[in-house]
Amino acid sequence: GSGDLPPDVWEKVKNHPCYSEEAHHHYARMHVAVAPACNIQCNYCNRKYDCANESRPGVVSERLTPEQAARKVLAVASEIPQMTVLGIAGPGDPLANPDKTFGTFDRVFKAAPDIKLCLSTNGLALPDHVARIKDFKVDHVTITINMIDPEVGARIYPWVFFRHKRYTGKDAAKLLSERQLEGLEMLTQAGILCKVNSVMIPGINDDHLVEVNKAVKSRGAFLHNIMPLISAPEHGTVFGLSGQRGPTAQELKALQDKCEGEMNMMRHCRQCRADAVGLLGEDRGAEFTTERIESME
Ligand code: CLF
Ligand code: SF4
Repeated sequence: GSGDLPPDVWEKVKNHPCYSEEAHHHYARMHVAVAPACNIQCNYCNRKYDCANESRPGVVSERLTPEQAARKVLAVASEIPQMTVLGIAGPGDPLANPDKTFGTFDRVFKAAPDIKLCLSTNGLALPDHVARIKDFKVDHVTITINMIDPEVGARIYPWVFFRHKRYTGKDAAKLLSERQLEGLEMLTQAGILCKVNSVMIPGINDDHLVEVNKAVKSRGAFLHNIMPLISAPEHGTVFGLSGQRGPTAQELKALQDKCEGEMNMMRHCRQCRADAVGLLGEDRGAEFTTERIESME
């Protein structure tokens, strides 16, 4: 049901499978992997694979051009009527590839205006793109925020690249954090629903995420999705954090419970691929090969 949500918020939530636990049983999303570059380095990321902020580590998605992506979206929408949302979540950072991301949105927006557009970003470039995000009527943006304290951030991010300059250490983390929170405030003011993803890294940011939760709540975030670090050394996902483990299921739940009183916590995230297709937890991407999409036109 709509609970206590204001009607305009309920409109945006009721058929988005990630923003509503109920909706994820009935509505599907798809991702297109159009955004390969990234403007920061997370210690848990291996660039050979999809962005680990909104995706399953160790997975390589099929990269598409905006033209190919738009064609795929229309093909999928014609076969899967429950497909309400198109998300761009990688394989790098969507806003580090603005021409590809917005080029895809532009094509889909014109050809299929009913499909809701969704975006996930590390937030570094976010303040520069809020106007365009509004223009395309993107109602849902996810920002991955793992810290608000540069001391903590320096252990998670070896560098960020901003306006032709590389920043390292606490300077990098401070800049990233400022841009993330500024972007969140701008989106809230524009009436765009924000989900915050946080990767829980035991011993690094696990205790600190309660502070992050308060900070993002006070800036208007709608939903907080604390995801476990998936530590898989064979994928190189723990680059720079040697011997780092992920949290246990109990540790994750305890932290989610601690934050629950403060705001809505997402607990049905499936850490999708950057080219996932279908209901959360199912992947029908293999049904939509390039040859098949071309034959469908
Ligand atoms: Fe994709 Fe993310 Fe949009 Fe959903 S996924 S860009 S908000 S449409 Fe959803 Fe997948 Fe979890 Fe993401 S289950 S990884 S939260
Ligand atoms: Fe990797 Fe995503 Fe972090 Fe970029 S934002 S370094 S792609 S995990």
